[in-house]
Amino acid sequence: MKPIPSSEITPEHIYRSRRKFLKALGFTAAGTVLAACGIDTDFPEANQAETNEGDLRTDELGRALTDYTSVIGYNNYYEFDLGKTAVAPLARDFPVSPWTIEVSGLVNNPRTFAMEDIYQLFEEEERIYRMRCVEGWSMVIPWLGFPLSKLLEMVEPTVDAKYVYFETAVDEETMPVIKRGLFQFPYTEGLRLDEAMHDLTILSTGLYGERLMPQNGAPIRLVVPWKYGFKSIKSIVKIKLVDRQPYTFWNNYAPQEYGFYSNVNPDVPHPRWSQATEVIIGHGPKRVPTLMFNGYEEEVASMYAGMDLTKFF
Ligand SMILES: Nc1nc2c(c(=O)[nH]1)N[C@H]1C(S)=C(S)[C@@H](COP(=O)(O)O)O[C@H]1N2
Ligand SMILES: [Mo]
Repeated sequence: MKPIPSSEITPEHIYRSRRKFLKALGFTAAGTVLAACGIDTDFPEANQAETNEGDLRTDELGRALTDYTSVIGYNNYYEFDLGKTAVAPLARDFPVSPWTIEVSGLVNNPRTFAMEDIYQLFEEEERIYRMRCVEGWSMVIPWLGFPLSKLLEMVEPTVDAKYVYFETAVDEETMPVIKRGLFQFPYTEGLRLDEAMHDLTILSTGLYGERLMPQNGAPIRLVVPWKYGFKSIKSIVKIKLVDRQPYTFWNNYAPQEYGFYSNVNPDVPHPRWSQATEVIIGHGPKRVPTLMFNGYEEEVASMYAGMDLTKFF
């Protein structure tokens, strides 16, 4: 089945009629199996008038927060479901306590942190970030968390450490997609060490002043706001310092479509759709221009000096 290009994100009523049309042709939701490309606007809050439920804060560009209902109801979490709205109900029983994160590899002080240690050791702060999904939509989310650098400093990377590898939990009991064998789980991600040490890179333990819900990656997930959303790996159980660029889930699945770096870049289209614009969930159906490095260019561009930003990487 030919995937629906993101340029066709449409207002709800048109979307519904298209869905009816596709159904009539015998296409089903299974078409979305083609990975991180199906844009599911079939969510009541998505693409509707601005509604941030009375919280009038904005990000530094003046963008209103995406409403809480959308943030916890419209999710990408392939271990649970390939659509957006089924994730939250399916993830309800995902066991998030007790929880430990093993930090190992090229470090002087390898350590396994219990979540209780994490809450004690690292002061949580709020960060309002834009999150841009590679599929062509974004949200504005008030995260709670702390810089990943604080945790890395504690374990002391050795001089040989060049990259950081992350791994999501695998729980066959509650994650229905694991057993289907469509993908190679665990979900994994990676950053270059300087990216991991950057102050914008956080480990998040909450949002909107509450602890994370399972669908958002409870109890702890990465948030890297200048990269496409899939880099922000959820429900982390392992962090490993390594000397080579690590294996990562989407890059391994489709290397021509999802680069290791995957910095948000409006000038480099995905092979199957443009990245020039996006829909901000909760801000109405109008597409807005996507910003270089998702609007964090000033803070992060120097890390990529010498790399050709017109190329896919
Ligand atoms: N383990 C895991 N982490 C993941 C994903 C996933 O499928 N599995 N999806 C990614 C994608 S594509 C996006 S856009 C964000 C979505 O985060 P949110 O649901 O909290 O908005 O999580 C990322 N982290
Ligand atoms: Mo995404």
